[in-house]
Amino acid sequence: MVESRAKVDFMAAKLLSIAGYDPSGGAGVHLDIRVFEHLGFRGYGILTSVTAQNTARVIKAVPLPRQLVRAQYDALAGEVRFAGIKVGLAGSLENLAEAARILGRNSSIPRVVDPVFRSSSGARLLEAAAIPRFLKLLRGKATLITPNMDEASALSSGRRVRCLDDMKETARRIFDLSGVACLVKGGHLEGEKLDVLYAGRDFTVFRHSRAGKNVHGTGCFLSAAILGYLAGGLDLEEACRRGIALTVRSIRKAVPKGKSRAAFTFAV
Ligand code: PXL
Repeated sequence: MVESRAKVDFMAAKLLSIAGYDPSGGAGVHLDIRVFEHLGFRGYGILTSVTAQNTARVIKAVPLPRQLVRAQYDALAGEVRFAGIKVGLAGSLENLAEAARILGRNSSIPRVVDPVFRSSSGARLLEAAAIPRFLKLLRGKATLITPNMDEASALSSGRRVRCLDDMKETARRIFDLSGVACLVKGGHLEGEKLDVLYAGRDFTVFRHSRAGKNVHGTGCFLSAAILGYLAGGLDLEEACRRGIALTVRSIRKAVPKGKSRAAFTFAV
């Protein structure tokens, strides 16, 4: 199975991240590939956007042309069979549409979408016009979508998501609008840390203690880990449970990288 530290070899199943580039390595494609390889997969990455940033802030984010995103995919799809795909930062409406097209062509494998609208420092990372189109473009094309509370609010009613009941309501609304299971991450809740999963039946609430550290790229890490567990054959609930547990453990081990926030480390 996909327990950590498995050796990555030519037999390893292959996972693809379609996301942005963070030169500090703390988020985006760079981090996703490290998570995939930590779980014993071989990691591949298609860039949608290039950012200039350090651990303190994002200075610039420039989406790549849609044709370049498509060319990267076509080049890989000709010779690699993926066991799962993750979409993170899309950057532009055009690139979101391209990512949705790619997901639609891979309906038999697990697919996780982590909506990235803004950096933690508040910089806009996705073109505003893409947000109202987001769920329609992805309709039925993913296994799971993993918004934080702000993203969940922007994707659904626009009303602020503040408590567990709000998280449940917005997860259900996102599922109804997209046909995709939704894990709303309660990272910004006061007190206890909760994440809520809704896949069309009951709500599953994952409760855990706060890791108590400000680490760059936690959303990327979590969604990449959940994809790894899904590709390893776990069901959605168990993949989320294991993904959350690995993320919390890894946050505790994260170390300062630049002047500002900590970054994940994959050292033993
Ligand atoms: O953590 C969200 C995120 C995702 N992907 C890239 C980023 C960021 C935040 O800065 O730069 C490339």
